[in-house]
Amino acid sequence: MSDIAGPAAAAFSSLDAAQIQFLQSLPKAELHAHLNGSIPISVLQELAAERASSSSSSSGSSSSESISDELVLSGIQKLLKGVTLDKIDDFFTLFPAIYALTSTPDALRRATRAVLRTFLDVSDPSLNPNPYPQCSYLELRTTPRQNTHMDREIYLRCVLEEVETYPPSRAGLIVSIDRKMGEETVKEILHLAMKLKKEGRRVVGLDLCGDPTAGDMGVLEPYFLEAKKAGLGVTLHIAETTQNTPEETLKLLSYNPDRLGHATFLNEETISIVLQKKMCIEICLSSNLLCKTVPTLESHHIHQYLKAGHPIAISSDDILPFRTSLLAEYALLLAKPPYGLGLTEDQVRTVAEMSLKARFGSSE
Ligand code: 6MZ
Repeated sequence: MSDIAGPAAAAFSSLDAAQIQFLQSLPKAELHAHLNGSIPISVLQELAAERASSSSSSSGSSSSESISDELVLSGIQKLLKGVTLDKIDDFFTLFPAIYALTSTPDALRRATRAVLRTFLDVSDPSLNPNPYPQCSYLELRTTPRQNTHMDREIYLRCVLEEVETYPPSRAGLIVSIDRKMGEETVKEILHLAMKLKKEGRRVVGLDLCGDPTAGDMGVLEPYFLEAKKAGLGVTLHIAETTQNTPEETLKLLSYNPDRLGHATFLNEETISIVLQKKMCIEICLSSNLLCKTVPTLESHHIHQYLKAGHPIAISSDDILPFRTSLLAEYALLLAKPPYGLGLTEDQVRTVAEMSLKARFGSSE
């Protein structure tokens, strides 16, 4: 667990061996993990080194996502040192460097493979004698991009090829739509997701993500309704910042999503809709603390859902910049205050069961 830092690492370090064993052996689902935010730093370093050597031996690629080698290297250095965010907006500036490194089908496949391994495989037994993966089931999400090396369909097929090396009981793919995208792109992505699902590919849901202050949420309704009709699960990043208005939150709730990402700033009216419709909340504790949308664990909105026995799914969001792991996020539940919420093992087990129940994918 040496690559974790911050609040999750502190919670993890406060646990004894029996508590760690309990958390490791607990069946649990990771339902909110963004592919490009979850790539091991060692893989990005490899990709950066290859990119540097190929751009010095040739004139370099002309990808629409290409940025200078200096910017890529400084992005990697930032991630290596550990990023400190003053506000959530700073978070989104980390991605151009990562995207420059995952802009070819080969690099994307390698990155996806590494992310799947991180969550689903048992790490090298000589390094970790405990035979448990981070999670029993992973619903990985990603936003299909197009550039000079691939179109969005190729992007999704590359990711799916890797996801499908695991059985359906272990992994599924959620296709993300970025709030900044225009309607034409949203339509294209929705139709790709539906087409791939129809072909029997492992697409289980549709997500809305990206900079929470961007975009017009008034125009997306028909697309998410169509996704639901096609049998895709729908999850929406919602009310992630104070800038997200109650009107916008109500609009997004009218799409009738199955699950919600973050849902940090709900008012009485929207909370009551969420409770009544039993929409599962994907809770990302470290992400919220580090993006400073929630000041402390004690004030985190998870408490209201725990009190109500409302479905939640503890998730990691972006383990690369947040330097966490799913296990460490569960440590935040079990650790005694001030390191964690101090839940009992039975309460933590109930929470883990909720994550498995909220899967879009099948449990065959
Ligand atoms: C909103 C987020 C996010 O899709 O390229 N993303 N969107 N809120 C968050 N919480 C902090 N964390 C990640 O993965 C990276 C993309 O996921 C979205 C952003 O759009 C980011 O560019 P993919 O695989």
